[in-house]
Amino acid sequence: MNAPSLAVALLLLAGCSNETEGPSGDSPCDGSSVAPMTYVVGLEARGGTGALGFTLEDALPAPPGRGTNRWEVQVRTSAGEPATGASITKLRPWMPDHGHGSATKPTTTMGPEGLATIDALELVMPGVWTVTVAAEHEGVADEATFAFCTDG
Ligand SMILES: [Cu+2]
Repeated sequence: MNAPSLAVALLLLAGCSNETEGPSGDSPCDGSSVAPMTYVVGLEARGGTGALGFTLEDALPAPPGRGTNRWEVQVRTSAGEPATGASITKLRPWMPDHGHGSATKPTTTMGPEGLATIDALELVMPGVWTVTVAAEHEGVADEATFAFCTDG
């Protein structure tokens, strides 16, 4: 086991030092370095070059929460059309405030119209999670990042 994955394993085992029980009403996402998004059907994530678009068409649970999540992400062309034949090249859940990811690797099933079904997206701790999705379509590559707060 290399050093980074050992660090992740220890963090996941120990829980997070930033995980504190505040007075009721406090969010585990207060003071995060990354602002969480407000979930709506069709939410668009930005952050890449704009060569491709990424919209969250469905989420279970909705809004995304702590535990196992299932998402449907539509990859789009720069014109906003479904990117038929696109493939997902990277999928990375990450806690930016804690510097670790998820021990479980999410799976992706690609539909013919560029709709990616993402399963086993494990957001194991309360706090802000980012999920970076990268895709390729007809030789064009781009990525975007969603960010959500998972409450305890
Ligand atoms: Cu954490």
